[in-house]
Amino acid sequence: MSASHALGVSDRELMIKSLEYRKDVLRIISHAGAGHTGGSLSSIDILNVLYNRVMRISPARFDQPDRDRYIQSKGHCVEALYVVLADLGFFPRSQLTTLCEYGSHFIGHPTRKVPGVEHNTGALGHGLAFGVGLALGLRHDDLRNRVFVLLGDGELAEGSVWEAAMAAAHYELDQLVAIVDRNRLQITGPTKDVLSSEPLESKFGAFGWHVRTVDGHNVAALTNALTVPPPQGKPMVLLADTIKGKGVSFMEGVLKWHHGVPDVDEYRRAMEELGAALRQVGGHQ
Ligand SMILES: Cc1ncc(C[n+]2csc(CCOP(=O)(O)OP(=O)(O)O)c2C)c(N)n1
Ligand SMILES: [Mg+2]
Repeated sequence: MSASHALGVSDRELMIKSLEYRKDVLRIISHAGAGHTGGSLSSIDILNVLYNRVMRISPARFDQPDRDRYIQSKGHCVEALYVVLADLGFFPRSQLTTLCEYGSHFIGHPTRKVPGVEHNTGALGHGLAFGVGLALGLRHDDLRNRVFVLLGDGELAEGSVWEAAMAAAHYELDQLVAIVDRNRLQITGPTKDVLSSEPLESKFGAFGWHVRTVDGHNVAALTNALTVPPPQGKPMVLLADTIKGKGVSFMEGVLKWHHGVPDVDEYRRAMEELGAALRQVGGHQ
């Protein structure tokens, strides 16, 4: 992948955005005193590439039937979604710090009361089935738009995910893309210990899906995997290998940051690290 991209934003610009998004995620979680830090940081590069490069979606077109759809089935990591939607102009950035405030629509899980949110989620295991319905509806209306559903690897313990997976293959929904944020941790421990769903490559393959595995923090690889169409008639799953807490050394792969909130000193150290990373890629801080 070259430094610049046909869709107008370069890999470097995306990398800078990811670091700024990470800072925003930490800023709003620290301000609120609550949030899902680890899984927001593991999924932010995926959201970045989807919203800034892959999906046909914008505040101006959000009411158009021929927009692409994004469903965040791992709804607990809503902070990642909020910061990206704010950056795209769905609402003023100043609203981000109302997260979890009494009366604010910016609650701890996605709600359609927030501009740009397609579907309410939070109870794990529902997003893929909803995506199947959306993809069927689009096809019924002769629309070729794509539906992207982000799932957690722990979420795959929900049986409803696999019912939806069967239906997607049965109905040959090649407009549907599932993305698994495979950070290998869930809420109470490593996913393989709590309830393993591996090996995911062969499992999704056996369910009739086209499977791609990708480094979920590499914006060029993510772009490629999300833009090259799957074989006709096959739903596609992207197994995105990620690190929970990615970008902050003391959060990476550490269980307590699933919904850990940094204290004052941790916040300062995290922001310093991200600031140093920003300077390295040549962004502001
Ligand atoms: C149906 C349901 N059961 C339990 C929970 C509680 N819960 C919230 S987050 C989580 C773990 C999710 O892990 P994973 O899908 O791997 O997400 P990530 O690692 O990206 O945070 C659980 C069990 C829930 N939100 N919904
Ligand atoms: Mg996980």
